[in-house]
Amino acid sequence: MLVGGVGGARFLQGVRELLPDAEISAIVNVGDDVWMHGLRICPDLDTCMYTLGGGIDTERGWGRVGETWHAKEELAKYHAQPDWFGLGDRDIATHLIRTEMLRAGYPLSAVTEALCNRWQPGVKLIPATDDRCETHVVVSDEENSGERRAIHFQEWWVRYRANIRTHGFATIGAEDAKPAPNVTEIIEAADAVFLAPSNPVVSIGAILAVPGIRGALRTTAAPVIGVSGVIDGKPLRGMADECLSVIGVETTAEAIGRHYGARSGTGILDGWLIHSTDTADVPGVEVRSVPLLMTDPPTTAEIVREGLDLAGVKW
Ligand code: FO1
Repeated sequence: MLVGGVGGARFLQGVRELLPDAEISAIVNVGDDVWMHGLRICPDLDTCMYTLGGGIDTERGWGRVGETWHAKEELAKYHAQPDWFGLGDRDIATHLIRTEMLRAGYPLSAVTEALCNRWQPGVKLIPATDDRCETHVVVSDEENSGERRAIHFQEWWVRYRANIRTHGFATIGAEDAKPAPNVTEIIEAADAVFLAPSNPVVSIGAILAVPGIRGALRTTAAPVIGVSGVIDGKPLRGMADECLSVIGVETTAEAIGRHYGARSGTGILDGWLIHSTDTADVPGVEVRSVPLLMTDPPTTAEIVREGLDLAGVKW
């Protein structure tokens, strides 16, 4: 499973629901990861861990349920920057443990395993890479006399909400990054690989930017099934449309399927699940339209079932 944040976490709940005894590995996007106030924050890993471990605030889709913001308020009183990023008091404990372990020399994959000992997500959460591989965004605005500059994805996403002239994405560190331990082996040995309905550009795309992962997807014997995160031309959550337009891809199930491409060509898909009201012709890829609203785990489990069926995987 290649997953990003909210969409990926919800999809994982459906996989776990359908296959409670299966060995499920989630290769999670780390492009959103960021240093804030001296703490290393891993939004997609934490969203998956909290969602599957029962600690997520389902309203926000990130951070902890029952959260308080005292530390954030105190930081603001010191005029500490950035003041636009919400660090919750409970959430900070996760970042403190992670930062302490990273500073002690543990790789992010080991840190994630340690944090998951508490949360017991029921699937193995693995960062796409243990190396730094952050998504930064090239923007320009009047405040800086229209000069182009790169800002961290989190500033683009949280501070600007993408409302700034955007020229492109860059994955900082990708050329030196390696897949985390076992990531390519897991892809090679899988019975089936799903691309979760996460943001095709900054989540799935950021995972594919890690050298070696796209190659493993193209050579694995396992069928690779993508799930569209766009319904009737709109993303369910988040700003996939903003991201897709930056790279010149239309926000449609067909355009995204073609963007991923067929394994028989230069792409990574064998199958492509799209919503029942959408149509898509993706050369070389078997397309099936099913209801894709992940309203609850049992409903999501049905999507997973359709995907396994499309992949011809008996289970
Ligand atoms: N998203 C926001 O819109 N505002 C925030 O203040 C915010 C804080 C935050 C803190 C920790 C964390 O793990 C995630 C957080 N997010 C916040 C969500 C995050 O920006 C996005 O979930 C992903 O990076 C995009 O999928």
